[in-house]
Amino acid sequence: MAPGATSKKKTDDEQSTKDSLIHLSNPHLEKMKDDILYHFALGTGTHDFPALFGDIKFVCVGGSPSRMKAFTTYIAKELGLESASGDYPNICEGTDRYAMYKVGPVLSVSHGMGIPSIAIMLHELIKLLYHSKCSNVTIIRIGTSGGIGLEPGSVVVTRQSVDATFKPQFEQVILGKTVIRSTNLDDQLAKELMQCSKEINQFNTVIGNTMCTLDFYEGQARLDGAICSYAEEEKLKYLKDAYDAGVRNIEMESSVFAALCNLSGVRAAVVCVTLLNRLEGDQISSSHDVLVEYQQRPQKLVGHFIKKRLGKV
Ligand code: R2B
Ligand code: URA
Repeated sequence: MAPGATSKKKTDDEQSTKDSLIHLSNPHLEKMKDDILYHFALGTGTHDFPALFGDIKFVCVGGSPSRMKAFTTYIAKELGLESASGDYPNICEGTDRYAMYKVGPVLSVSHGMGIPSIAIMLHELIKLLYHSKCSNVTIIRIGTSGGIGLEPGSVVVTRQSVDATFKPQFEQVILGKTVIRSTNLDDQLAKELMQCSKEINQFNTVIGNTMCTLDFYEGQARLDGAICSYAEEEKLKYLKDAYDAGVRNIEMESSVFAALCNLSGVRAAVVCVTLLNRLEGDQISSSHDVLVEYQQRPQKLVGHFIKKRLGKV
């Protein structure tokens, strides 16, 4: 090969590694000697981030600490990376705000409920990946949701996260001014996940818009909260309007998740199981065992995706 060709290839590789690094849109961070990730109880002055986290390629986030631990146990088995003890330590054991587990290239982090909780976690997670010099990272939220017009237990891969007025945007008030951020997700990644679902062929999976709300009750047009000022017909009209706008499920974190991943140049996807069909009711009344099995569905789908990416299927 001509010398010029080799050096061109290297330049392309260097460029693509650079493109796939985490992008931090904060000039102030460069001036800080150490960075304390308070809600993770981790810091660059006390922990060797590149050694601890530098090999991460997949980050899975979900609301509940126990679900994220269960995902870690599952993916460890799937990848043949089980620990001798069968247990996985919580990397954030110095705090009870969030839980974090790592097995091989897969990091699993809980984020609690709602936009403020996941936003705080994501700021610290994105900095953690940056300080660790991670490249080519894919982040997937695996969660639960209420479905619209879908059989309970169906899984929705999000095309676009929309707000409660069906707009694909996230509004953040910064210095007293409203800033609107895009909630686009990675189309190619969503397609890959749909393909994975076809391959495992175990449950109904659709691609659709996900409505992200600020509340579980009035914010999601429920009739069973402590307060409700609308009639059942109004609720159903709103949910049908949402369906007509392409919404197939409702949850509470996807908009800020999409916005922050976009701004950081990280490929991201949202995969949520629907626990009920909101056109039929509001209460989540399936048995514990049924709900546990439903919650394993996004884990199975994303587990297959990770195995495929790693060439293990
Ligand atoms: C799904 O489930 C939670 C509410 O029950 C919330 O975190 C969400 O997005
Ligand atoms: N999570 C939600 O946010 N809404 C539901 O209806 C179910 C789970």
